[in-house]
Amino acid sequence: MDGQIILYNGPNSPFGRKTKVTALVQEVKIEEKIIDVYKADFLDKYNPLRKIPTLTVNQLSITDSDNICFYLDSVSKKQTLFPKKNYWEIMNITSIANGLMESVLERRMETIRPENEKSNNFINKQETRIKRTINWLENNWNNYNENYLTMDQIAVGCALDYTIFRFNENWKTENKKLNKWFGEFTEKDFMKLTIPQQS
Ligand SMILES: N[C@@H](CCC(=O)N[C@@H](CS)C(=O)NCC(=O)O)C(=O)O
Repeated sequence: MDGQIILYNGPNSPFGRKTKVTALVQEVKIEEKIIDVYKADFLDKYNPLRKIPTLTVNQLSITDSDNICFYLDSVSKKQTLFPKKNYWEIMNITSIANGLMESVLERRMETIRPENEKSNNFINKQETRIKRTINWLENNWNNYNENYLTMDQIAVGCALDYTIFRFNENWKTENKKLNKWFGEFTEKDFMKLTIPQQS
């Protein structure tokens, strides 16, 4: 579909980063608009969930980072990030990485609530899930293929970097394989160009 592709994004969203990385590597030209999602009433006409990332192409709105990545991949001439050969493994790991992003985000939102409103129980639950998920990735994921970039790699890279950004990097000590891969992956231009802004 021809038309200007606009990506409504936030400065630090790991979901938004996934979509930005996809646009970069798939060489799809987008216009990125960084917005404050908490003040973005205008977004409701495209996405009633009022969440970023949200993409628009002419009259079409595409919500949810996975759908946006699929869309960008589908209009690209580059080799797909979703190859048929290991499609379900890629989708499954991408969902797990999305869940990790969600847990880090939810933990962060809870920690900044006023003292009398926050739940330590909830925070602990998220921290346990974060640790368990990263350990699981260390033991169950080994798609470190340098020669074929796939969506799971992008999602895991963004999720781990977001964990460092909003929580900590303690996971590196006991997850050696993952840490080695992550060190090399974050040296890539598309990761360096999309580092979250500090706030
Ligand atoms: N499943 C969605 C999650 C998007 C999401 O949670 N975005 C957050 C920012 S990282 C958001 O817009 N939050 C606004 C709010 O909760 O009010 C996706 O993959 O795009």
